[in-house]
Amino acid sequence: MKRQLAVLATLSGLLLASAPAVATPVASSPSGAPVAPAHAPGRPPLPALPDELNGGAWPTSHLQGVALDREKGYMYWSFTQMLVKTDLRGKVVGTVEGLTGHLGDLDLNPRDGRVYGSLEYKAEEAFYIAIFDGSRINRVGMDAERDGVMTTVYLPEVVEDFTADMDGDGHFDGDTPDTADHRYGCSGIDGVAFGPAFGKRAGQGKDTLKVAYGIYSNTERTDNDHQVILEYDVTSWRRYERPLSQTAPHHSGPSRVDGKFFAYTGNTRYGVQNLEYDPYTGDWFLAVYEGAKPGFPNYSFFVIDGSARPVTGEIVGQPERERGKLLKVADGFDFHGQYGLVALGDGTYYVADSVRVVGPDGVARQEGFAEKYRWTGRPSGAERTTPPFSPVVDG
Ligand SMILES: [Ca+2]
Ligand SMILES: [Ca+2]
Ligand SMILES: [Ca+2]
Repeated sequence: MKRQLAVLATLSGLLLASAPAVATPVASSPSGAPVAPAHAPGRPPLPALPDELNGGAWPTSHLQGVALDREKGYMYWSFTQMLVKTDLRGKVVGTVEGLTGHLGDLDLNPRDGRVYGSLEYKAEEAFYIAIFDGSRINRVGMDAERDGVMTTVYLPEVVEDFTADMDGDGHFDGDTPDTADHRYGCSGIDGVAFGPAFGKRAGQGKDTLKVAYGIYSNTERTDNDHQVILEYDVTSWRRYERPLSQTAPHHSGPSRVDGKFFAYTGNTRYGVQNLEYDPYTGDWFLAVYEGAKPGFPNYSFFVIDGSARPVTGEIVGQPERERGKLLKVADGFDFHGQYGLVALGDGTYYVADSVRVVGPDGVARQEGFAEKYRWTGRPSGAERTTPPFSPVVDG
């Protein structure tokens, strides 16, 4: 219901897209970090970002995430079985197809200009980060396995938690939420984002890749109330990268994580759908499908305090007492962003949605689009559940 309302609001925003947008000048960010400049001295100005951007309609599952290459002027759209590259007017530049698993959330790695996404093969018990070389994506219908545009890095840590026989009956129950198996309720991975180490600001040290678990919805167990976020330094990942053969999934990847973190949000349906670091507030955004467990607020959007250092403490609810690095959940409210979320660095954001459309050919497709929002400040008191974002083009 909430999602339908959000889609309606988005659609009315589209109808009004010709209305002039009023740009609010931003002097400083709440985090105190410098606001991302529109263009740096001596460099060509970055292309202007439209208030609304369309990713096209495709015969796939719904949109899972978006990644913006602002310097080169491209948007990348994950449509579960397909990656789509458009320019900033929504013109399709190319597609990468033939994925038989689940391509989830995306992010651009500013250090190498490539697009990183979560890629799951649950039946094969194989979880990867897929790395797309966007500069090579130049036509519609490129093949993920054969056309040299995608490499993959295997994540053994995820496999271990996903396949954990938690009730010790000697049997792993597989891809189902109705089981005691899967450590922390891990259903795989979805949200991905680059950003500073937790507790650090943008520019303080090296950015790392954060990978969030999917978490099955299950209200019967107590060990699935955390979001789990893995951290990887990807600067030496070239040695692991392999093209993917989906019929013979490889196991080349880092045996260790560089960090593993827990955020106590309460159980959600499939964990963090979209993860994003916001340089403007200095916080991390988690867009989720709201949970159903009694005793939790079951918000659809959580904010992690990016300036708070992780604290070692008990990961509550585990079958055996366990300690881990806990993140500070600073806020929660109802918002969208589960289909795509990009922080633009100046207190504006692209929030994406996906709708089912049926064309004149009778074929059902998923249409993806992103709409610009502005940070309005974190609400307090009784208004706490009001999302701190408002559409730039008023719907
Ligand atoms: Ca079992
Ligand atoms: Ca997703
Ligand atoms: Ca992301």
